[in-house]
Amino acid sequence: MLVVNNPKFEISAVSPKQYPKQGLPEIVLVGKSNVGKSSFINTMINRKKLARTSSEPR
Ligand SMILES: Nc1nc2c(ncn2[C@@H]2O[C@H](COP(=O)(O)OP(=O)(O)O)[C@@H](O)[C@H]2O)c(=O)[nH]1
Ligand SMILES: [Mg+2]
Repeated sequence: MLVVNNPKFEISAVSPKQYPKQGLPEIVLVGKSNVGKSSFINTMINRKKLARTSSEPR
Protein backbone atom coordinates (compact mmCIF):
# COMPACT_ATOMS: atom_id res chain seq x y z
CA MET A 1 0.00 0.00 0.00
CA LEU A 2 1.26 3.44 -0.93
CA VAL A 3 1.25 5.88 1.98
CA VAL A 4 1.79 9.54 1.18
CA ASN A 5 1.82 11.93 4.13
CA ASN A 6 0.85 15.55 3.64
CA PRO A 7 1.65 15.93 -0.07
CA LYS A 8 2.45 19.47 -1.24
CA PHE A 9 2.86 21.15 -4.60
CA GLU A 10 6.45 22.41 -4.69
CA ILE A 11 7.13 23.88 -8.13
CA SER A 12 6.56 23.43 -11.83
CA ALA A 13 10.22 23.57 -12.77
CA VAL A 14 11.16 24.56 -16.29
CA SER A 15 14.92 24.41 -15.76
CA PRO A 16 17.26 22.20 -13.67
CA LYS A 17 18.27 25.21 -11.57
CA GLN A 18 14.76 25.19 -10.11
CA TYR A 19 14.71 21.53 -9.08
CA PRO A 20 14.08 20.97 -5.35
CA LYS A 21 17.24 20.14 -3.39
CA GLN A 22 15.84 17.97 -0.59
CA GLY A 23 17.23 14.77 -2.10
CA LEU A 24 13.84 13.08 -2.15
CA PRO A 25 13.10 10.10 -4.40
CA GLU A 26 12.10 11.04 -7.97
CA ILE A 27 9.29 9.55 -10.01
CA VAL A 28 8.79 9.94 -13.74
CA LEU A 29 5.27 9.96 -15.15
CA VAL A 30 5.05 10.35 -18.90
CA GLY A 31 2.06 10.62 -21.20
CA LYS A 32 0.62 12.84 -23.87
CA SER A 33 -1.54 15.80 -22.94
CA ASN A 34 -4.96 15.02 -21.46
CA VAL A 35 -4.28 11.33 -21.02
CA GLY A 36 -4.89 11.44 -17.27
CA LYS A 37 -1.46 12.06 -15.64
CA SER A 38 -2.74 14.63 -13.15
CA SER A 39 -5.81 12.53 -12.35
CA PHE A 40 -3.52 9.55 -11.76
CA ILE A 41 -1.41 11.57 -9.30
CA ASN A 42 -4.49 12.71 -7.40
CA THR A 43 -5.80 9.16 -7.20
CA MET A 44 -2.48 7.79 -5.94
CA ILE A 45 -2.20 10.40 -3.18
CA ASN A 46 -5.91 10.38 -2.33
CA ARG A 47 -6.48 14.07 -3.01
CA LYS A 48 -9.02 15.62 -5.36
CA LYS A 49 -7.20 18.72 -6.51
CA LEU A 50 -3.51 18.74 -5.68
CA ALA A 51 -2.62 18.21 -9.33
CA ARG A 52 -4.79 20.34 -11.59
CA THR A 53 -6.80 18.43 -14.11
CA SER A 54 -8.51 19.73 -17.20
CA SER A 55 -12.27 19.85 -16.92
CA GLU A 56 -13.01 17.94 -20.10
CA PRO A 57 -11.49 14.79 -21.49
CA ARG A 58 -10.57 15.19 -25.16
N1 LIG B 1 -12.95 8.53 -19.02
C1 LIG B 1 -11.89 8.79 -18.30
N2 LIG B 1 -11.48 10.07 -18.18
C2 LIG B 1 -10.38 10.31 -17.44
C3 LIG B 1 -9.62 9.27 -16.80
N3 LIG B 1 -8.56 9.83 -16.16
C4 LIG B 1 -8.67 11.15 -16.38
N4 LIG B 1 -9.77 11.46 -17.14
C5 LIG B 1 -10.21 12.79 -17.59
O1 LIG B 1 -9.37 13.19 -18.67
C6 LIG B 1 -9.12 14.61 -18.62
C7 LIG B 1 -7.65 14.88 -18.63
O2 LIG B 1 -7.07 14.39 -17.43
P1 LIG B 1 -5.79 15.09 -16.80
O3 LIG B 1 -5.51 14.33 -15.55
O4 LIG B 1 -5.96 16.58 -16.70
O5 LIG B 1 -4.67 14.74 -17.92
P2 LIG B 1 -3.14 15.22 -18.07
O6 LIG B 1 -3.14 16.30 -19.09
O7 LIG B 1 -2.41 14.00 -18.56
O8 LIG B 1 -2.66 15.68 -16.72
C8 LIG B 1 -9.84 15.13 -17.38
O9 LIG B 1 -11.09 15.69 -17.79
C9 LIG B 1 -10.05 13.87 -16.53
O10 LIG B 1 -11.21 13.99 -15.72
C10 LIG B 1 -10.10 7.92 -16.95
O11 LIG B 1 -9.52 6.96 -16.45
N5 LIG B 1 -11.22 7.74 -17.71
MG1 LIG C 1 -1.85 17.54 -16.07
